[in-house]
Amino acid sequence: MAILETIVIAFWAMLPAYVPNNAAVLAGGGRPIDGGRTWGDKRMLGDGKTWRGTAAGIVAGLALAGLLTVLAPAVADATGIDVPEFEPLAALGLAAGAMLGDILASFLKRRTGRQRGAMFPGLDQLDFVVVSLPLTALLAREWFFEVFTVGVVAVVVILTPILHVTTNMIAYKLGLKNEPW
Ligand code: CTP
Ligand code: K
Ligand code: MG
Repeated sequence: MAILETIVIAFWAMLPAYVPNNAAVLAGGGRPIDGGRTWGDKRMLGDGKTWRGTAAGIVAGLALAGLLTVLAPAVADATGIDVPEFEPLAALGLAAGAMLGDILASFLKRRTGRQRGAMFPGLDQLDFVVVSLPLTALLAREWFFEVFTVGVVAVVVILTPILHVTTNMIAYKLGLKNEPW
């Protein structure tokens, strides 16, 4: 598979996992998931992980997967690149896995004494990949191994941090996010 084709497929396949974080930033607020509870002397997750943000993130990821599935045949026709359609369980694994990874990352941040909004290089950029890919493999095994070849996974691991840094910087400059990470 040509490299450009691999990049396009990796980006397309990951979009339902990329978009939830951004949707959560836009929709976030309201009751925190941990309800203000602490673990030891620190918050379990913190005020940055809310029910509304999480729900909006998952819904946005699922909606985008649906849209991409409708568009896939036409895009494949026009470009000759075999972009994938999303099975419902694959969409759920990608979208919910992304939000879950982000939540687990906050849990780890609080355990390591980082305040809400503090950066955790590496974890910030890849938390959602680390959970969404295994969860998708679990929920939609055949689909996952058909789409996420070794080459696609390699592109995802390289491309994701670059996209993450770029989109967060833009969200920060636009005043949508408090920190540029
Ligand atoms: N957000 C949310 N619910 C989520 C994830 C994000 O409401 N599950 C919203 C919150 O308003 C959050 C913002 O999106 O402040 C930015 O997300 P993120 O950078 O992940 O959270 P932080 O505020 O940096 O908190 P943490 O240190 O726990 O990552
Ligand atoms: K985060
Ligand atoms: Mg943050």
